[in-house]
This record gives sequence, structure tokens and C-alpha cells, in this order.
Amino acid sequence: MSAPPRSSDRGRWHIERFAELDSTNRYVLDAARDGAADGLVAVADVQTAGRGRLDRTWEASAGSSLLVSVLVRAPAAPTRVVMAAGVALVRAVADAADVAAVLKWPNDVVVGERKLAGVLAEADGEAVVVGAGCNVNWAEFPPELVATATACNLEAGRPVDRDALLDAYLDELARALASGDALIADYRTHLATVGRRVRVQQVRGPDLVGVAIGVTDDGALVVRDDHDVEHTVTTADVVHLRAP
Ligand code: BT5
Repeated sequence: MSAPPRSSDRGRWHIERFAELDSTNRYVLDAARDGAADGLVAVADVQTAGRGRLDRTWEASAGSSLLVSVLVRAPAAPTRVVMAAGVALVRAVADAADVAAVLKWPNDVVVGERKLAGVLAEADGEAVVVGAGCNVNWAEFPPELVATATACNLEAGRPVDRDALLDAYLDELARALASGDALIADYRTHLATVGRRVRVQQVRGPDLVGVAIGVTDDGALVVRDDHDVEHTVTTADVVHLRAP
């Protein structure tokens, strides 16, 4: 049985902090199914089964990362909540760590081509759980991440306060969720993928290579392939390529 969480409130958010959880997304999804109110936030120092998209694993040694999930019971489409989380993370790492990051579609927070943070949204009925994992203070990465990941401390050249980053993220997320149609424009502003040559690894379908030419209001990526055919992509991984 794990220790009970420490609770606090911040604006619309009710925050529960755990030393350890299997997954903050799993915890908040279960709470949503049990009727938890909009605004529940779970934070963990470490996860034993942190999850990424498409059944992948999210790695974080104890205390190294911001691991946070929030419950949004909004009429907004889940894609809006995901966009809001991406925008909020980019702004939060700028506010709390002076790190200039951008978004790689759909929702990786990157510095250059290195991944600083990722977002995983899961829905149950009208409840949307949006989880964010952000590398905050890492001494070194495991071999499988060493070429692809970065952390706030490595970018800022100083240790970064995880609680300050959490506060900034929750404040920015509340603002982004309340921003209506401006959210889409803000998401496009932070998105580095449009205009880039990309390889799109689709979950259902072949890889595409071409140029990302836009994002729909629902957050789908529009890619013009090398045969001049346009594709609208909803679930995929994108690799930014160098221009030929
Ligand atoms: C994501 O998935 O980027 C979403 C990650 C969401 C994690 C948060 S933590 C709090 C909440 N509770 C959870 O259980 N999950 C959420 P995806 O786009 O599938 O990326 C996963 C891939 O990123 C992995 O397959 C690795 O290649 C890489 N990766 C894993 N850990 C990483 C890390 N710490 N930093 C950078 N890359 C990582």
C-alpha cells in the first residue's frame, strides 16, 4: 500500500503529490472513473510503469523529472486539451527554467532535435487525462536515450526547481485551456514541424516522406509527399529531416 498523497490547491487545480505511483495517468484515469472532479492533478517523484503513447515506456529516475497528470472534464475536444498541454509545457520551461523549447508534432517538447518532454492524453467518456513527463534534473541518460533526450538542467546550465516548473505548468495550462480559439494560433506558433521536411511513421499505413505544410484546427498534420499528394495525419510519429 503506497503512502497517502500530500494535497494542496492552486487555482482550478487540486494537487495530490505522491512519492511513487505506477503511472500518474493510470491514477487519474481511475479517479475519473470513480467520479473525481475536474481539476484533479497527480504528481509523482517516480513512476514504476510510466507510459508513453502507443504502449511505449516513459523513463525517469527518482526525482529527475516532472511527472504530472491532470483531469479535464471539459466540453473541449481531447485534441484541444493536448494542444493546451504542449503550449503550456513550452511556456512553463521558458518561465521556470529559461529554456527555449519548441513543439514537434504532435506534442513532443524539443530543444533542437532532443526531447525534453512528452505528452500522453487518454480519454474516458468526457473525462480527458493529460499526462506530461518533463526531464528536469538529469545527471546522465541511460544509453537508449543519450542521443535523443535532453533535460532542463542541461539546457539551462543550472539545477531547475521542479515545484516552480509544476506551478508554471499548471498556471499556463489553465490559461491555455481558457484561451478559446487563440489556443490553435498559439499551438501553431510553438510548432516547429510545419515547413519542415519530415518522415511520418504512421500507426496505420506506410511511412510518408514530404513537407509538413500545416495543422488543421483539430490538430491533424497536413503533409505534402514527394509525389505532390496531400495527407492528413492524426496518429503518427514524425522525424524532422534535413532539407535535401
Ligand atoms: C510520450 O510518449 O512522449 C508521452 C510521455 C508521457 C509521460 C507522462 S509522465 C506522467 C504521465 N504518466 C504516465 O504514465 N505517462 C505520462 P511517446 O511519444 O510515445 O514517447 C515515448 C518514447 O520517448 C520512448 O519510446 C522513448 O524512446 C522516449 N523516451 C522515454 N523516456 C524519455 C525521457 N525521459 N526523455 C526523452 N525521451 C524519452
